[in-house]
Amino acid sequence: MASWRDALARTRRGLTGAWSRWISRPAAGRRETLDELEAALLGADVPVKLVAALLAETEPSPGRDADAVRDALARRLQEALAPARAFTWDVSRKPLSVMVVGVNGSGKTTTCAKLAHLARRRGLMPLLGAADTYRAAGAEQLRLWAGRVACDVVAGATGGDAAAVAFDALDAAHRRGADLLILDTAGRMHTRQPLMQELEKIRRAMGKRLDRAPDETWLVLDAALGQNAIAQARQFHQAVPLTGLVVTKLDGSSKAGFLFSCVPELQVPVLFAGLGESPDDLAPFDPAAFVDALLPADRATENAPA
Ligand SMILES: Nc1nc2c(ncn2[C@@H]2O[C@H](COP(=O)(O)OP(=O)(O)O)[C@@H](O)[C@H]2O)c(=O)[nH]1
Ligand SMILES: [Mg+2]
Repeated sequence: MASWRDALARTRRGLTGAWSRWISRPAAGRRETLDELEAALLGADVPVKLVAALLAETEPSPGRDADAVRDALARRLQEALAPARAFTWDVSRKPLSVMVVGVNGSGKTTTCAKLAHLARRRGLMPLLGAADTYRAAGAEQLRLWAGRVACDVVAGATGGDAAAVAFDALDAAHRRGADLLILDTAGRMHTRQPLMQELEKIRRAMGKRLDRAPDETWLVLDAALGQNAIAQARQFHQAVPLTGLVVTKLDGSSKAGFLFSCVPELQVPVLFAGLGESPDDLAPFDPAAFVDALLPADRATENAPA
C-alpha cells in the first residue's frame, strides 16, 4: 500500500521550501519569512482562519524550537479534523449496507472495489451492488474491478431503475448471508436536482428491504478539487444525510488542505482515503498520519526545492 507520506508528497512539496527557509532563520528573523509560509499554506487549500491560527503558533518564544512549533502545528491541524470517527466493520447485524455517492470520475467504482477488498482481508464476505445503470459501462467496470478483488456483483439492466437494483442487491446480500453490501451509484452533478433526488429514492428502496438500510452513506470526493469539493459535499449532504467521506486521489492532489474546512463545515468525518490506484491503496483515514505527512519533516530528512 502507498504510504501517507508518499501520497501527500505533492501537497507537502508546496510547504517544504517555505518551512525550511522559516526554520533555517534565527528565531528573531523568522517573521520575514512568514508571508511565504502563509502563502504556501493557503496554496495547499488550508482554510484562511486556520492558517491565521497556525501562524500564531509560530510566534518566537524562548525555548521553543522548530520541533516544538511543528508539534503545535500538528496538534492544531488534527483538532481541525474533528469529528474523527474510525469506521468499525460492525457486522453484528448482517448485512451492513453502504451506499456510495459522488460526481462522475470521483472514484466511486474504484473505491467500492477497494472497500470490498479491505472487507475480504478482514475475513468478511462483501457483495457489490451496481446501481450505476446510466451507462452500459457502469456495471461492467464494477465487474472488472470485482474480479480483481474476487467479490460477487449484483447488477441490473442498463437504463434500468437504480432503486430497483439497490433493493435487489440488498435482498441478495441478505439471502446469501453476506456480511456487507457496498452499493455503487451513478455519478451525478451535485447541481442537477432530479439526479440528486434519485439518491433519496435509492435510499428509500433499500429501507423497504431492510428498515435500517442504508447503514452508511459515503460521499467520494476527489482531492484534486481542493476547496471546490466543499460545495459538492454540501449539496450531497442536503440530498442524502452523509455518514462519512472518502477522499480519493490524495496522491495526485496538491490541495489536500481542503479537508480542514470540509470536515468542520459538514461535521462529517473522513473514513477512508485513496492513496493510489491499486486495490490495496485505500487506507482507513488516520488524522495523525495525514497531518504528519502534510508537514515537512526537518532539514535533515527532506530537501527543500530551491
Ligand atoms: N491516483 C489515484 N487514482 C484514483 C484513486 N481513486 C480512483 N482513481 C482513479 O480515478 C478514475 C475514476 O475512478 P472511478 O472509480 O471510475 O470513478 P467514478 O466515476 O466515481 O466511479 C480511475 O482512473 C481511477 O483509477 C486514487 O485514490 N488515486
Ligand atoms: Mg463509476
